[in-house]
Amino acid sequence: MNEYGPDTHPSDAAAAVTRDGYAVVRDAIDDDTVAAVAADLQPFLDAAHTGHEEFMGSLTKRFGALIAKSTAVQALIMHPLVLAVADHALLPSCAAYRLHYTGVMHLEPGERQQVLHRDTSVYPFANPCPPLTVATMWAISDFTRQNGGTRVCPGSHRWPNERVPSRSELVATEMPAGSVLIYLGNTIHGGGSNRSDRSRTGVALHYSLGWLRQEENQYLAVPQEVARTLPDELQELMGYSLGSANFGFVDHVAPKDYLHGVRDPSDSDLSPAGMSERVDALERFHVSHTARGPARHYDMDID
Ligand SMILES: O=C(O)CCC(=O)C(=O)O
Ligand SMILES: [Fe+2]
Repeated sequence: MNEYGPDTHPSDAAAAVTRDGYAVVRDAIDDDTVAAVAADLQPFLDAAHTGHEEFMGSLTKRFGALIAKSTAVQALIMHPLVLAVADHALLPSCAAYRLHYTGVMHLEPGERQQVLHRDTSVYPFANPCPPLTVATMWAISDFTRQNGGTRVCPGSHRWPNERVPSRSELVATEMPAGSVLIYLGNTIHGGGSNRSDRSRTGVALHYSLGWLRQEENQYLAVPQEVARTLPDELQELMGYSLGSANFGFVDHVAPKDYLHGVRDPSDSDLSPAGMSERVDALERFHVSHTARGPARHYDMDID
């Protein structure tokens, strides 16, 4: 396991994620923050049910829209170390990245392993390609090999779609509550099987390139009157900012201005200073061919 302490320099964690497709930062938040997140989410966990389709897990409780359900989770979404890794992975390819998904992934005892996959397979890009999303899995309970700690295939973010992992190429995420697994959506991974007698609770927070459609619709997930009160940085991550010149406007008004009641386009700037230069400076994707990939999911256990 690529493992770092809470005081690790962000560039070390970022370099590990670029090199191996993942890194674990132990004890990235303190016990009080873990307890506050757990307390905010408990009523929703109690009300959630298992029994989804195969990918989602038959003994897994899942729910999203966490910004509307928890104030404490904001510290995780805007964790400086995570954002530094996301800056490093995503900003070469977009002027601003977005919050892509917020959700709880809670594995009950007896849950079987999830199929291995790349989160980026929702987009029609062949791998390898530049990082499209950065995922975090925050341990709200301890993660062990026994209780379904996320399985990761190191280096697979660089593999072509055709390459299928073998069991010996997988590692299980083991980390105490308060730690975070950071991985690229391009990296093959999947939940483990929970062979313990206790549940495993993770909070998944993903970030995506600003010009891709977000998996979770933050504008509907969080009521406008709540969105209006959130910190500026969080609003921008949700999508209340221009991801490029003229990106995401509403009736020719910039989304954050619109959120705060501006309706006259002459009171809003859709081409902020420096935006065109930032877009011009981006690394460009080469899309030189199209290809049909093999199966997106690999059903296999860890050694
Ligand atoms: O629960 C986990 O450990 C991983 C879940 C996951 O990768 C997913 O649902 O996309
Ligand atoms: Fe995933």
